[in-house]
Amino acid sequence: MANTELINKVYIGLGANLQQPEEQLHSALEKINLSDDITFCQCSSFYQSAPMGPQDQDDYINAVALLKTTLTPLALLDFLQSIELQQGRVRKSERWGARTLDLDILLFNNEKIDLPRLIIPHYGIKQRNFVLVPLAELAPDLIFPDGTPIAQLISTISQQGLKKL
Ligand code: PH2
Ligand code: MG
Ligand code: MG
Repeated sequence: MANTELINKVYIGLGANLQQPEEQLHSALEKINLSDDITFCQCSSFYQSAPMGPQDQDDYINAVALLKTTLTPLALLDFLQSIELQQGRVRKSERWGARTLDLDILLFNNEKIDLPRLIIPHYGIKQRNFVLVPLAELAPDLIFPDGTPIAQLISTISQQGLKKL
């Protein structure tokens, strides 16, 4: 059965600042593309971005990708976390510390999800230029589940520390 109504439209954020971060993002996108349950649609430009959080870490490479998937939000989270682990992610107690790969589900259809393991929209989505700018590149007309147009946020957010590569 061609079950097109099961196709979920998802935006994910990618970030890395250790061990050749651009390569980390490319490898992650390749793994995502190989999944039978996910169709990779589009990726934004890569951006170099100044670290949010502790300043004694390297700049990040950030991007946003659009996927379509038959997976549920938690199954997608499991899959993305397995890629983080494969690529050497070590979970540390330090908040916002350096990492080889971070894959965050930003938006899942137009849904609001509030589970212990997963909050969607991602909590930082509206404040972080390294998320908003690449997201707006893919979806300039996007409206968040709370009704806020992305264009409104883009017009006011500082783009300091963010460089399109
Ligand atoms: N991710 C963090 C902490 N700080 N800074 C930038 N520029 N980009 C990130 O993706 C990022 C960060 C933890 O998720
Ligand atoms: Mg993150
Ligand atoms: Mg994360």
